[in-house]
Amino acid sequence: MNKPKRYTITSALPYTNGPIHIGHLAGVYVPADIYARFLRLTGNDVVFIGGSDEHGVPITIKAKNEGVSPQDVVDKYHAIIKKSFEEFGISFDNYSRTSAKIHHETASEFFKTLYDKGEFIEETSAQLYDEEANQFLADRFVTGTCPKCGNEEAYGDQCEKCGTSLNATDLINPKSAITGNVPTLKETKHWYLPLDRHEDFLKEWILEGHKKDWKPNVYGQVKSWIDDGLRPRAVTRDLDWGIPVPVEGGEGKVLYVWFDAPIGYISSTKEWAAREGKDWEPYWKSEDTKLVHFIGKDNIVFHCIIFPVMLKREGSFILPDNVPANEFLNLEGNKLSTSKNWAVWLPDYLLEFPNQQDVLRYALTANAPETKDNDFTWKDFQARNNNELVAIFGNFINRVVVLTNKYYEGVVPNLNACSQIDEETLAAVKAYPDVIASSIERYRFREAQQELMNLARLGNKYLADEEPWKVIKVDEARTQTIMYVALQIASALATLSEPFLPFTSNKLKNILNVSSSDSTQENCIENSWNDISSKEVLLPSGHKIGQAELLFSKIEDDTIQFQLDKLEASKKSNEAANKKVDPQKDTITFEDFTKLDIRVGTILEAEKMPKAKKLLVLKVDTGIDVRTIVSGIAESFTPEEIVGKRVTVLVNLAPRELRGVVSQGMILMTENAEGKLVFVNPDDANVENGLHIS
Ligand code: B3M
Ligand code: ZN
Repeated sequence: MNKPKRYTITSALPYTNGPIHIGHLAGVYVPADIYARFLRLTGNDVVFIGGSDEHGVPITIKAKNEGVSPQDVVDKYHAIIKKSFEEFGISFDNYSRTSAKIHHETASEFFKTLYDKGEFIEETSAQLYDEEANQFLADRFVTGTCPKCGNEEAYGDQCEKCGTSLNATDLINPKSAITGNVPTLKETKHWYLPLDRHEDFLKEWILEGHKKDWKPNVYGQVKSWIDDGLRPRAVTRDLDWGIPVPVEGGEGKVLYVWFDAPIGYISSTKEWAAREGKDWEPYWKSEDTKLVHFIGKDNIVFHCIIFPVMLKREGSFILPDNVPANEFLNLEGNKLSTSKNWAVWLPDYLLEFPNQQDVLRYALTANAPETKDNDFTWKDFQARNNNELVAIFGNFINRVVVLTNKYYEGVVPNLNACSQIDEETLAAVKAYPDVIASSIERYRFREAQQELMNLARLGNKYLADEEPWKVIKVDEARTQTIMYVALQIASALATLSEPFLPFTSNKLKNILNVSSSDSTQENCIENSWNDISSKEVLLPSGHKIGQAELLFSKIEDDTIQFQLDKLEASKKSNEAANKKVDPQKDTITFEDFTKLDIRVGTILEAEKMPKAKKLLVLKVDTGIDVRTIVSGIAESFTPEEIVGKRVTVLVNLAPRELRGVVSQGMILMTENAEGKLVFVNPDDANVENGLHIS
């Protein structure tokens, strides 16, 4: 076990423009909480920091949409989010908000220090402006095509598809998110952080210094940005919601939200230290403190490039030791989306699964998007609960506690002569703290949790092999030993499960009558993480445990079906809301119309065009002749299913060569609600090929 250390652990400050969902929990808060709890349990000095990000465009947009003030929005969601974190056992030492006075002061002061040191470039340039809304457009106020990957919905500060950080003027075809208008350009002054001047520092610090210990997904993203060349980045905005720019000429402008938000980690630490009567500075300024940022992958550039440059240039701060960013969690195969209501919201989850926070924590960790995007499915959630938590962990504990009460009135029996299996089992238990710790220290939380379950499996197998319920009939002394060994495993599980399943761990400690965070009576037995390997005895003979209580209960199919139906309903209402009908085209004359020669025909043959994903080559009987038509329908139909199909054909379209095949006409198609092509079908009954459509 490593020497105890000081740790500052931060987790991304969520925007207070809505409740939080399973994607946030899986990507950031559960891993950060496992890490913080583990470090505290192993005797380290830990501050685990959280808070609400209450500035920035997402808040302003939400306020505009709801017709309320930004302050109303942040007050409402700050309360909801804070409560969710408490309910799910996210053990922040402090949860602050960036509207707090201490934060405004800290961020202003930080800006002034950099300003005084000459770390900014001041520049007047033309920026995107919405004439109708009377407002400059930056960040999420403007969308457009990403110059790097072509995503048409990139924001003015970042493309969420490829992760590139952008300036609003980089967007191709920009559009105002407020009015939908095409922006004009207007001159305005801003302060820029010249990231390009700090490339050498970043190269040395990250590309050389953290090649081995940072996750490949994080390292790779950072490297590609640095390799692409960094550019100055504006750190102020023309907005009225945020922290006022504290220097001359800054009137009417505020700090860019991504300038102030990470400083929120520092302000939250200050708030905590003041409350606890501690000094905040060692947590941010002492070289022997390990600073770790837990974030999602869309925040990598801000935490690995921009914020470290700010910290470095300020001069008195340490840099992050690691930024174990996660990839994204999807839900039932689709991207989580607030606007499409494609999410599992934490407040809803708790209403529908009361007191089952640990089940969600467990399922999210088991499926955490640590190295690639991952999918949360309700079926997997059910299976994790029923086949793992209930069948392995819960079953083992229940048997141990029930049998101890049945045979010994709840008193831990004696350890008599040990078999080789008993000795091996007890030795195996002692190895778990280090095995789990080593995974957690490398930010491999899925692996760590699997090891915890392996310990429960070991217990289950031990009981199943030793069969105390049979042995009791023939050998009292042997039964005592078996139950003694099983109780030691149960006790190890109570301690080692704490970072992952804090509610279960507490419940189990109460059942076993050992110290827990909510013990009512002073208890003499207390097992720390390290005790599991070092103590000879975890639960001594003669100690009395309590009654059995179910730790987990089976989740039935209809409960899962209810969740799936809810998602299906979201999908339907989205489709209805998003159904767009193209506007009518310019009118044409009757003569124009009569120029179109549209006939009924039959597809006689169909085959795939070699090396073309979308094209089928058809032979169509048009009533006039049998001709070749190349049609772009291969992604909606196989050749087999359309042979014999009656279709509508525009026959006098000028022939066109497609990949060396001359196409003589066009089959009329439309799209169904799922985006699949369908034929505009003549009623098969009585029309003959060659008939005009008029
Ligand atoms: N609020 C973005 C987000 O919620 C942002 C994180 C700030 S961390 C300092 O994804
Ligand atoms: Zn992009």
